[in-house]
Amino acid sequence: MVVLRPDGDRPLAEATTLRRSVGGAEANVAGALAALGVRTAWVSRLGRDPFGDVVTDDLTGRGVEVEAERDPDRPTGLYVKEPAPGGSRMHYYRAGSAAAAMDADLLDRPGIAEALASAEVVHTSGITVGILEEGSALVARLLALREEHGFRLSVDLNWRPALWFGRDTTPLLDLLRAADVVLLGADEARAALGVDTPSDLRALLGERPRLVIKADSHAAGEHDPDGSATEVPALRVDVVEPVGAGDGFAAGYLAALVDGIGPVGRLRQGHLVAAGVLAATGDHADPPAADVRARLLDCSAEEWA
Ligand code: KDG
Repeated sequence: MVVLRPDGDRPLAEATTLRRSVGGAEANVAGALAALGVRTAWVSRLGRDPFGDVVTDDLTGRGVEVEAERDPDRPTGLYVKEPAPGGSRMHYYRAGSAAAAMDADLLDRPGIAEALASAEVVHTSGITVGILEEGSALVARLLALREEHGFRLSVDLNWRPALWFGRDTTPLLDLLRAADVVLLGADEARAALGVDTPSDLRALLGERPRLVIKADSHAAGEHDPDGSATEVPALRVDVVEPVGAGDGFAAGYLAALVDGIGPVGRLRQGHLVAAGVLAATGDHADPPAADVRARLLDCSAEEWA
């Protein structure tokens, strides 16, 4: 999506100048993965409009392979971020967008089919299922392709109440249950699913997914289906703006996963990338340099805390 934000933290109704950037949960994850040195493709639909070019150029410039179908009849998704006490208010302009029309055939397009066939991990989020139009078979096709190709499916809950108001959340629950890795915040799990403890989430989501639970910003824990669990405290950060921090966490965690790093390192790298986003106004930020990450991934638990 394209993101617009008033210059100088003014309320939207008073702002006459908006700054343009690129956001959207999966795009943020893709950009951070590429910055972490992981070969990454981003799959979506964009309008055949100037904002579609903006998203393509931004992600391509950050090292992401963009595999997006361009739609001449629907616009690129857009959201406007308004500064608000304790966070930001989001105003979405993506109903009827090109991305909302993603369907099963998207995943069989040249470029996208190859990317999925060679992927180790495919990451998506509750936002994507939330924006899909009635009758879309995108998720069913994705699950069938997982059976065929054997990639791991990672899903970030990314609870957005506005997307689900008055709607049946079964497709979201089904996707979480089908995932190999589920990332969620305890607060959003409470709001979306009515439970937030590892045992309650396991009972609700079943035996398949590894659960990565971010506990109200002070720690994150990885809970495996075999019952093993690892917890790593978060870094202390002076938060400038939280939007996108969960995506940073997901990217840090998944990059470590594909690099074969163990649970402590995976969670630490998640925290490290999230910390950079928390300390910035944008939806994404450059991850710490490789030597800094290597030092922090290897330090003792006392030094980390
Ligand atoms: O995840 C951070 C934002 O870029 C993302 O939240 C925007 O897709 C978005 C949404 O629905 O909030």
